[in-house]
Amino acid sequence: MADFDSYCLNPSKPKFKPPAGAVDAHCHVFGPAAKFPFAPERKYTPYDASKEDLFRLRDFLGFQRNVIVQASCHGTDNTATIDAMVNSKGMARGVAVVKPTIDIGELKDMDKAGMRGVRFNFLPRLVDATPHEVYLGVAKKVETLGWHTVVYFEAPSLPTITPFLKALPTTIVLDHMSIPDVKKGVDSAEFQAYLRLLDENKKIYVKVTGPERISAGAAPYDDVIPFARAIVERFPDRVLWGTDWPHPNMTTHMPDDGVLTDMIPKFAPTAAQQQALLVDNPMRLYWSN
Ligand code: 0GY
Repeated sequence: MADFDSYCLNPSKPKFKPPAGAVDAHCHVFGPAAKFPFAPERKYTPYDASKEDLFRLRDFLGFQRNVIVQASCHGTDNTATIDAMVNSKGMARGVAVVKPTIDIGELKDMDKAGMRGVRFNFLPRLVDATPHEVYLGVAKKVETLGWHTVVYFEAPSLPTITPFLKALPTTIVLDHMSIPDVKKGVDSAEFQAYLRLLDENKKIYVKVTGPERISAGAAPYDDVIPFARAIVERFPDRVLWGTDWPHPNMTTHMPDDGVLTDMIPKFAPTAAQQQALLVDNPMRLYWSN
């Protein structure tokens, strides 16, 4: 069962006004289960979080577009994500999770519906392990469509995952800053190795998302700011931001999406950084074709 019965139903109105055309580049839809059942192999069962609720939140927070990431609770059945995209009036694009056996025809159909990437998840609490060679086979297929790959792993896995990232033929997007250990600090060998990876591999984008997952404390998650800030300042053209609504698997509290939106100017203080983070970078990855 889910830890909470729903996402935050009454988010605060953010003080920060996103620039025109801003993209929430990491969010999900869950079901509704009666219409889009969750996958039998799922590791958690969330509450429903519909496309209508997502689009309402988008408008309330001052965003124009969404990138909907297929959540593990829906397995490789992308129907709910596709339904949200095709009913978004062109304002949503997506990232799929697919079977290794998927063929190019199926990928092309998903591309028409708005998919622009596939996600490789390395979190044992979310999915069973998939060998690197299998994911590389999928990456080779999606490369032909110009898609990117989204990779979700946590900081301690960096040494084992680095060769895999090097081998990926596509542009790569890393979820949630790869969950740095805030207690170790930005000067730690671990986080410095992460920044070096980004320096060396110019194909990698990073989502400066998930402060509610990364923080060792409570909202407004100040301990996460130095990490996001370091990444945004050094790689302004390779960062994305998203709410992560509807926030599955939160164990301590349910975040307020208005509070999360108000963290943007703390992560990206200048107007130029905000424009790149919220508009130019996601538009390049998701709406350039
Ligand atoms: C997120 C993070 C989580 C879940 C999923 O696919 C998922 O189920 O991504 C998580 O629990 O860390 O991106 O929402």
